[in-house]
Amino acid sequence: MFPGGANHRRVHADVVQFPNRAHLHDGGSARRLINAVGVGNSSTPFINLSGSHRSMALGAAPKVAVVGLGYVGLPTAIGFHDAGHDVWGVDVAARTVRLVREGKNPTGDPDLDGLVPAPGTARWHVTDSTHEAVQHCDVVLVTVPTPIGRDLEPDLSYVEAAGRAVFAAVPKGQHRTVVLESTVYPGVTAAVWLPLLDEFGLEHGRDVTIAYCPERFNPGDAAHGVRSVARVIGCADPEVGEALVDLYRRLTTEEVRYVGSIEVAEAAKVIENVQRDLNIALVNELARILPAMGVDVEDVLSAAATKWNFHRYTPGVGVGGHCIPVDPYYMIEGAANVGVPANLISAARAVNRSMPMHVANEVRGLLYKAGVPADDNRVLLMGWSYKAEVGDPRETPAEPLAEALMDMGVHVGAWDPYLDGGFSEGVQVHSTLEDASGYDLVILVTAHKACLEADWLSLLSNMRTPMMYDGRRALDTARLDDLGWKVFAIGKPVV
Ligand code: SAJ
Repeated sequence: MFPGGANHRRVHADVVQFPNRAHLHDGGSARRLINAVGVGNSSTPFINLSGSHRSMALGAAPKVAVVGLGYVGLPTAIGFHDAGHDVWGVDVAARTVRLVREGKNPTGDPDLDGLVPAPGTARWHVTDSTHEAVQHCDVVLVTVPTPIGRDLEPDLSYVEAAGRAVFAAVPKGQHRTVVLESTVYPGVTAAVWLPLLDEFGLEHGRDVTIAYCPERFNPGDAAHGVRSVARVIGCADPEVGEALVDLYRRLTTEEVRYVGSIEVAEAAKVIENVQRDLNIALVNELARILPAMGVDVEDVLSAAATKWNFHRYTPGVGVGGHCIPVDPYYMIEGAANVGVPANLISAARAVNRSMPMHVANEVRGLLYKAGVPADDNRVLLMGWSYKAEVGDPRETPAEPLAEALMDMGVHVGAWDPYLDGGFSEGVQVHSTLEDASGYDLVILVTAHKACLEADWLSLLSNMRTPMMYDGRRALDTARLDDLGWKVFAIGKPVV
């Protein structure tokens, strides 16, 4: 049994905590993998090609199991079903299995609404039994969470629990290809899963071949969904690697490339997100430096963006979601395991993690200057989701922002058109914007379309003090000014 589905409850962590992480950085695992499949020794590959490889190699549509029907797993399962495969979707969460069986979308991703196959659809099976799914499938894709704990340390319990459930179900001698899609640091897939093969008496290459193909789809961005992103495949067995390329080419219209070892593919994915976190950290730091120099960061970024190789990012109240603020900690741990400090990656994380508190302090200062009684500040957060056009509160910067303000004695309200839950305790949640009144300052936290196109005159008429803080540099400040709002913004000098 292993977790999945929208709310990512920590189901197994307490049970499967790793005694020590020694095996995570001995590198032995990768060597063991190579030996197991005799890669480079052309005499053995075909011998290993049992049922699923033969069918994959010969073009029959392999039966695909997807373990974890959350933001990544469900669209992946639907994608392979649409591509003509027999698909088994597995999840531990009873609510998720029930809703998906009813043809409903259990995730907060509106892009999936109406896409879940109806009950009774051919080639579509939904179960809470990994055992059942593994019996019926050739390829098993694992899309479980790789979060961090309160100590900011990687939590690999879901990867371990999913592997355990899958390998326990593999019939000996009937080969299964098992692919991890979750983001980890280099070496994790082999280090966590290979010992489990030993535990279940399975032989790598004969009973199971493990591989890695990181998910890359961008939530809330229909142009980069699971069927329209390039993919990379890592596998110690090039034959299996190429067969997986064929498989994923059925899923996506974009390039699918075999990149060699699992570790190369693991590293590629985690650095994609590390790079984004770093780039965002730079503009967030500039959003603190430049206003102190009397310059608006957005004016500067627009000017710099006239240069062909300047990569533009947007400063904001913080970096949220289950990827960008999480994955760098995987790289930081991976680097620590091999004794190399990740100073730049750590520094960028610290900058982005500090943004909610920076905004809380700025807002308090603005309210004080506006003469709002310090013991009676009322602030409305517009948007709570971690980014626009998704209903997903995971790691949202709204939470530390709200908590910092409440610690300062501020009354905090919030409204998010995509969310009816997931708000911090103590926050007054408004189901409609019309319902929000008597506030002194509104902070734009998430640039949902519904926020940007709000009825600003009506909201203004309900405000006690007409102050606005654009925490995403997405508002038409000139128009709001004309309407009578006093507009401030992150990275903009206060005049
Ligand atoms: N953000 C900024 N400034 C920016 C861009 C983003 O503050 O200029 C903030 C967003 O508001 C949000 C957070 O960063 O709070 C992350 O949003 P995002 O859109 O950058 O990324 P995710 O987490 O939705 O998806 C990322 C993507 N990774 C990259 O673009 C490298 C996606 O392609 C991955 O598939 C996904 O992580 C994942 O699953 O790893």
